[in-house]
Amino acid sequence: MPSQLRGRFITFEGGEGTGKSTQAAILADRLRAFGIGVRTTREPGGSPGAEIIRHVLLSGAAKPLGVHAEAILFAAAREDHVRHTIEPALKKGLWVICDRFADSTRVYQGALGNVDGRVIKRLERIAVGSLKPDLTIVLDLPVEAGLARAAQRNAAARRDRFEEEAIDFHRKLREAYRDIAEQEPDRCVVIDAGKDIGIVADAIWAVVNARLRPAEAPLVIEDVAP
Ligand code: T5A
Repeated sequence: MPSQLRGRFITFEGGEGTGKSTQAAILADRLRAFGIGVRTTREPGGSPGAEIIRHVLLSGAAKPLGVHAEAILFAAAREDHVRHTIEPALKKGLWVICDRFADSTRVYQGALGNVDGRVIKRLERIAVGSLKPDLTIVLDLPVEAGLARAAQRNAAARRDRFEEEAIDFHRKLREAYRDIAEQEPDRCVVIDAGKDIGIVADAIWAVVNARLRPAEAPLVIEDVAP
């Protein structure tokens, strides 16, 4: 397949409840309206194998194994996800929109979990090879506002292991994301996620248009296969 048909890879990152899933869905709809085939996906998970690992991680079952084991499990899930979902979709010319990706491991397991940066880098290399997002949207929100949103949504559900971390953890997490965005401005754009959903979506759309020019992308028929 000619390489110019390769789709674009967009990732959403940020703390809990910043609106990643909400905005990923809105962006997918807007791209589809342009005739662009879109594959939405998420991490941890996004492929059958990775979804099994997601359950192990988010249930807290892996916590007693320690931060290194958790980092390895996130990497294992990502490798399966890249191989079985992301790369095949990009090769078909689809645009892939992923709710969390490798930056989440850099932040949660690296900056906050204190796994050595060299270990994080090696795991990332194994999991993703040379794949790199064309654009990473970092949704930035004061911690209290983000947790309030997630709590509201999860009122009836059990909080997952990572949402139970202390508020200070989430504050550091926000800083770690801002640091990544500052270090990689060509790839990352920080968006103020504190505004209304529609306003945030418009800000994201402006960035996607400016950086990836969807209006110039070839039309690609989206298939129904996962
Ligand atoms: N993790 C993940 C790691 O530690 N390492 C890794 O490598 C990876 C990949 C994933 C957990 O795993 C950790 C990080 C996470 O702790 P998850 O269940 O996938 O867990 O949780 P999150 O990714 O954090 O997703 P959330 O669902 O909590 O947050 P989102 O997707 O950012 O938020 P969203 O869109 O679901 O919105 C939350 C609520 O806010 C409302 C929505 O309607 C919803 O109710 N909302 C707004 N309200 C007002 N104004 C707006 N602008 C709003 N936008 C959304």
